[in-house]
Amino acid sequence: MSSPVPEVTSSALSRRGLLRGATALAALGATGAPYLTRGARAAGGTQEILSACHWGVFRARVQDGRAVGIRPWEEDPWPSAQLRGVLDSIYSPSRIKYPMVRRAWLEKGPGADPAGRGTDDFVRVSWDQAIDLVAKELVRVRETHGPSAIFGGSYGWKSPGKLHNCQTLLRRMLKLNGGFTNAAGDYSTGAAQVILPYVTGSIEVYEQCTTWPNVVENTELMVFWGANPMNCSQIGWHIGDHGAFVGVQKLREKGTKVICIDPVRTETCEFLGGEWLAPRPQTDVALMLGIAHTLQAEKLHDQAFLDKYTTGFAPFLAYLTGASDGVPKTAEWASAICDIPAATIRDLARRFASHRTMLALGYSTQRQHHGEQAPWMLVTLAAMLGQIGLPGGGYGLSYHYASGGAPMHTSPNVAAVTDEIGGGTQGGADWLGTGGEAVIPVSRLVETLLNPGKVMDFNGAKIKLPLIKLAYWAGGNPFSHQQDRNEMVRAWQKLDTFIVHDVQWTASARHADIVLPATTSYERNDIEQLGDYALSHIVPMKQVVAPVFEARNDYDIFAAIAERWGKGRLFTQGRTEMEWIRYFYEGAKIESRAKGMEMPIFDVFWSNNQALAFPLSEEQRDFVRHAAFRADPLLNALGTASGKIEIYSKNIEKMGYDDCPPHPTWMEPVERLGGPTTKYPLAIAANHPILRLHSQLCGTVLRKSYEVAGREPCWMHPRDATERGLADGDVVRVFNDRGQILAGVKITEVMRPGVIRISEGGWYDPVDARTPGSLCSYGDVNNLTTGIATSRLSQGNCGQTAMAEVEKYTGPLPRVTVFQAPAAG
Ligand SMILES: Nc1nc2c(c(=O)[nH]1)N[C@H]1C(S)=C(S)[C@@H](COP(=O)(O)OP(=O)(O)OC[C@H]3O[C@@H](n4cnc5c(=O)[nH]c(N)nc54)[C@H](O)[C@@H]3O)O[C@H]1N2
Ligand SMILES: Nc1nc2c(c(=O)[nH]1)N[C@H]1C(S)=C(S)[C@@H](COP(=O)(O)OP(=O)(O)OC[C@H]3O[C@@H](n4cnc5c(=O)[nH]c(N)nc54)[C@H](O)[C@@H]3O)O[C@H]1N2
Ligand SMILES: [Mo]
Repeated sequence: MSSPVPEVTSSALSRRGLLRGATALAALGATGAPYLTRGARAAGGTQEILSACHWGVFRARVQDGRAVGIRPWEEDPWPSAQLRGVLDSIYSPSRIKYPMVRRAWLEKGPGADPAGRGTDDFVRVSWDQAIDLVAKELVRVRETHGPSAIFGGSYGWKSPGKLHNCQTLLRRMLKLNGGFTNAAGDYSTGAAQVILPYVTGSIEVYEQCTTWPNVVENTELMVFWGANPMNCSQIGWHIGDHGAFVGVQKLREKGTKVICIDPVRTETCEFLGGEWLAPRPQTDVALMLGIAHTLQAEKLHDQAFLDKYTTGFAPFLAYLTGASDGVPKTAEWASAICDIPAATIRDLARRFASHRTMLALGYSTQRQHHGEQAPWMLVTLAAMLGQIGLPGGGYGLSYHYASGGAPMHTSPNVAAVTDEIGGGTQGGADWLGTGGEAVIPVSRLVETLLNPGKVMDFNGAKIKLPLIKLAYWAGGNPFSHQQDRNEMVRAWQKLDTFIVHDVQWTASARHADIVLPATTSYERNDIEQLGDYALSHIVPMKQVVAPVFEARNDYDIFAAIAERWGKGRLFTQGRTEMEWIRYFYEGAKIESRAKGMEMPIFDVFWSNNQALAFPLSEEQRDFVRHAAFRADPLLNALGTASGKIEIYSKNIEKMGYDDCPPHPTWMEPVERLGGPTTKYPLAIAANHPILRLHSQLCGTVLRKSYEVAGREPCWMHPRDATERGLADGDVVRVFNDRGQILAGVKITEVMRPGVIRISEGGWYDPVDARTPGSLCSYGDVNNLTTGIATSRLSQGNCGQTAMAEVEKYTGPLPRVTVFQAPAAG
């Protein structure tokens, strides 16, 4: 039978409706779609290969087996300036070339001289010896201490691709050895993803928002609340599609009124000419309460919405008015905490209520002590405004991240490799994966190493922290992402063995006992979907160059380890790289046919050197979050206990946590700007970096365009600089009781006075690795952040909780050594 099946086209035709962004162009330093060249320009005999990465789809130019240029895909609406670093990362001097073992570990065995980690004393070994050491050590630890003594949580931003997912592959291998301790949650939204299911029945943070076209059409007041899409949407967990930039650009063309609530006048605020309000960091809950109080006092809240769609407003109201605790949360009360004038707070309430208002919240406000409260209070505020489920109104928690709000296309799921032994594929999210012998909240490994056997609260359960003797990382950089570096360095000494696969000599690799060189995704073949939300194309992630030096695919490394145990075939299922890719594609082709679309046969797809495009329906273009719930709250009840939005949660009440009460509550964080017991004067905005993905690409040419005096920049307001006698370009010591780093001063009016911005992801470079507390010469901000958890509910990280002092550094300047490989490497 032959019903007319529309052919899915290889996207030769440009769908691009807007001009490539001016800022991206400026950053690329050229017009059109330039090649970002490295070394000599190509003459004849060059090849152009389509591939992709977190930063987008690109075409790489290869000459004599070497990548010499990279240009963004012609259909990318807003290429990321970070692409330039991608090319450089293949050949950068910080590339790991050979398998390496720490000398003390090699000579004296597991656990030898743990304080010597990070001192760069490595010995090069053969691949055969390296695989042997790893395979035997995994068996030794399992036999001596049980499988839960092996930590395989291995959190991090790896590379995209349905096959070469090194974290899934690690766990697949570890299962063949009898199991491991896994990690739950992530560093991005540790608090929000645990609290919000109690509030709206979904994690919200990785759910589709009301789409950008709908917002552009209907929103009258757009509020970016600690949300910076112009920076954060450069990347995708899959492949960055940059659809948020299209949305922001259209919002600018429309002239929609924008308010940005942020200690930094962000790139988004500047681009949109937004009104900038800069509360003290970590006081947003107080600000929201002040707005809520005004709404209620002036009868601007939507009681009908609250009655029909929410539960628990009454006990919250008693708190808001002070009936329950004697403290009315007035605009004046809020102003004293957040430092926004009371008149402005009242005005915000009136403007929110009198316009179609979209509250776009980023993640920073929940990456703080008591971080559960901000997203809960934001939803409560949106409920009081009564616009949830209306076009252009309500709230969205992903407008800044991976182009949430970019309309979703009608495309099939492309399956991925799983960590199920014997299993081949899995769809859906892979960041909440569990399935080990034991599971600990992802940010609690340091606490676990220091307190084995301790019982920890977590989301209503009690967890007994396991004894961990071996940690295995592939695709993450814990010596970048974990808070309180010096506490971590001490905790790491409890380990017998730390194994790391990476492409770069990161601080984690430098602190490992066994270091294995992995290929970048540009040295292997894979397949992936474009956009975390858009899902607009299936992209062949083609190999650009042969593996450099002795780098091997994580897949082949794990297969070789499994083979030492006689389980190689269980790991590979007898499939080669291209057989897996073909298998994933063919599953998608079948699903696609069921949706009435015909995909080309695999060989045509692969040889086309094009991304395969899927259609967009009008319905998906105009998606409104929670519209179905609003239309029929019984039929489309939320996944909460009551089926409604819970402003008061009986489930949380039952847990009885004093640091997470049953309704949104203002609680003082351990330290904050203007806090009652705070010791240091400056709040650190440890934000996501503009020209890196966390620590990725810090070791590339991109660093030259932002480093100050060879260090990570420290942005500060002229007032704070003057008070300390500092000038642009000075090297400063930034310090508190937890640690100290060097940084380079950049004086700028975009900072709120009292707040400095030092992005996360600067490479940790201790002057004396043997001594915890040593000065970091490049500027890893996590020397200064607190390692405490958000609360007993979610045990999330507090990467945005840090107070510090800054002083001019007058001592002899230590060299930055972290961007060169260790001597033997
Ligand atoms: N203070 C503070 N701290 C933070 C944050 C903050 O805002 N403030 N943000 C937090 C957040 S949200 C996150 S997500 C984390 C990010 O923390 P991470 O995800 O750990 O950071 P990345 O630098 O992306 O580390 C990924 C590593 O994987 C490596 N890699 C890439 N591809 C491959 C591969 O194919 N194979 C192997 N073996 N390795 C590969 C890269 O080279 C890199 O070293 O940081 C967290 N830490
Ligand atoms: N370029 C780039 N993009 C990225 C990443 C990257 O490393 N680089 N990482 C990706 C990942 S894994 C994630 S999880 C997301 C992270 O997304 P977010 O966590 O939302 O990003 P941040 O930059 O940490 O914070 C966003 C904004 O919040 C502001 N802010 C900080 N503290 C406060 C506060 O107390 N109150 C208010 N109102 N605002 C505050 C910051 O100044 C910043 O402008 O970004 C993703 N996108
Ligand atoms: Mo993240």
